[in-house]
Amino acid sequence: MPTTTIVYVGLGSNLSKPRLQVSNAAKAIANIENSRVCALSSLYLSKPMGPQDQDDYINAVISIETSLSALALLDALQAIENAAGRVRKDNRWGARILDCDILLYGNESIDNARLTVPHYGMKLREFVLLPLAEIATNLYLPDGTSVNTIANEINSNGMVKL
Ligand code: PH2
Ligand code: MG
Ligand code: MG
Repeated sequence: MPTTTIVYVGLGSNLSKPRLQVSNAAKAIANIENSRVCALSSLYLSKPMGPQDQDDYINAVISIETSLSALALLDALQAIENAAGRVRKDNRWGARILDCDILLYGNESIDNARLTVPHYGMKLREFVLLPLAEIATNLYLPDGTSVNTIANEINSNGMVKL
């Protein structure tokens, strides 16, 4: 492959058999062009962040090595969300069949109309940090933050590793 980048993608689902949604998403990500999977975390059962009148989530983090640009990868991930039956509506932090969020794209900081990387909420979410720390040893964010350090400090909020 030409120059490649290590990317971490957060997976989440709380509708239509969430465990199956997340494991199917990992398989679909393994088939993205010009990319290969490096690691997949355990699945985690997490309490919903946001509206509480929704089911618990299944979350995981997958790492890939890719020669795709960040926006080409975003297109591929959104196609996977859509194929899973994701309906885009104005429900901030509401229930969803599949969410595939680019958390980190190498050590880059990206900020445009379609994409902000690092993911804006990742430092505050146990369902991102704990699976991320599971598969990424000694990872640092572009701002120098140690993922291990913040993962050790965050409240797990009752999250269960499955
Ligand atoms: N995603 C959301 C809103 N709330 N809560 C959990 N536990 N896990 C998620 O992935 C999640 C959420 C919107 O992206
Ligand atoms: Mg999300
Ligand atoms: Mg998303």
